[in-house]
Amino acid sequence: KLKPFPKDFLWGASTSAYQVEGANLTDGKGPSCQDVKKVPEGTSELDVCADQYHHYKEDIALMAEMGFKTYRFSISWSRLLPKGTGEVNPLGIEYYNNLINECLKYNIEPLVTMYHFDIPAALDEIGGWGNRKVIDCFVEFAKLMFENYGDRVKYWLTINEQNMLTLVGPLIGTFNAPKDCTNVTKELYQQNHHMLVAQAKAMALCHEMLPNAKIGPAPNISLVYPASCKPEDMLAAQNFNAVRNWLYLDMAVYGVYNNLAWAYMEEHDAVPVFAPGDEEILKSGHPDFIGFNYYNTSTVEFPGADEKDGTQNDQQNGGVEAGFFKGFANPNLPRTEFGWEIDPQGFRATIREMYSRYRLPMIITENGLGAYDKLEDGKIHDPYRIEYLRKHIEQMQLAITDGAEMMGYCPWSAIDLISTHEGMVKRYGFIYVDREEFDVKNCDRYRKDSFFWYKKVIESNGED
Ligand code: BGP
Repeated sequence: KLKPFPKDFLWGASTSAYQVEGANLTDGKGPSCQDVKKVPEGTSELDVCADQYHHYKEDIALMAEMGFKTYRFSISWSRLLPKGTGEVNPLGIEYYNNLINECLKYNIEPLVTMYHFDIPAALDEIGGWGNRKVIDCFVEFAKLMFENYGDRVKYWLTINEQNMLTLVGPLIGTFNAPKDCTNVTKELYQQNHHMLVAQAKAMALCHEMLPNAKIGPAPNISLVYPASCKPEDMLAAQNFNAVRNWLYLDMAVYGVYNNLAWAYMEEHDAVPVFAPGDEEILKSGHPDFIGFNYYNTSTVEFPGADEKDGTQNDQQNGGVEAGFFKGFANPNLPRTEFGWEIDPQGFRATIREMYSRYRLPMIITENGLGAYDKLEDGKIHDPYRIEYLRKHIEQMQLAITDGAEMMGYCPWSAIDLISTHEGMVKRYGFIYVDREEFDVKNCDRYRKDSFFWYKKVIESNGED
């Protein structure tokens, strides 16, 4: 018999600052790494995005109309600290004060991501996360947020998709290798180590400064399947599960490196350098819950003996890593218009696995379908999105019935925004933003069919 969603389940949706706000150099904001990078050919700049900076009141009112219990957004580091450290931008502080107050006006619980792919450009210039000093800058940024917003924000997320920053950072535009770098993998895992230390410190600081708040990580987690029932494919799946998923969560929850991931780093001469004290710091930051993004599962096989490492440029399937795993397109799964596999049952399997490994409550911080939506006579018919989300919600309820503790569900995205590398044409929102790739018009908002559907889902607490 199906168990119902908990009474206080946090239905909502997500966005991130650099993808939704626009106003990227307005009112004292400093540039982030995203603002100084070259955008992929054919995609828009990030100066307007969905222009939420100027439309936040309208946006929050629309979210309230859908009945949101929570809104997951990120705070732009360089809007608060234009250079990443030191001088504070009062207008930046004020913007998020207004945004948070606007949410609370409608009883929408703010769920704040502290870092979502947008390190300040000034910190990138000194080596980004590869430079240990950035750990202290992040803690300074965390303290500033806790001091200014901690009286009203109860739920915090540390770093969005830290695993993707390590696996496909160059694709997301967050990885800036030093000129003399000879081992990119080593540099990436050193950056990753610094982020892990920064995260542990931020979690400990949150518990110290805000005893009633709750904080957790927000990686992108999806179970990895073996391509066949050959035993070596199972080993490949375990290898990729370790490198893709467990490395991040074993560290966040238990404060230790996953042994398989460690073996992988050793093999690639990519074991991170620990500074004195790191081991204790890593053990000191305990999450209160786990937030995670889920789009689809991955499938791998064991690579042939003569196969060489190949670039990891497919967000889903992980490329080739000699002796460890090789990405495999799952023939059993349909794909979105943008080629992403769709696997609602894999969502249930992932939640099951997560709960039995970590025994912590979970909130889904992203899940969704990117598509070319069309505005016709003021309407947007997006049955494909409704179908995708409905199936995932059904599987989430089955996972609750299996015994997993779920706190909430925040699909990507509350409103159309700019994709990480595929521009504005790839839309995810419940709310349509009237602009094109290179013609930003005035960004009028329209309710998609999925908007009305999600409203009913929330009203009925997931029964509709
Ligand atoms: C996640 C990111 C988001 C987001 C989403 C969709 O990886 O956390 O920032 O954009 O995926 O991805 P994309 O924009 O590449 O379609």
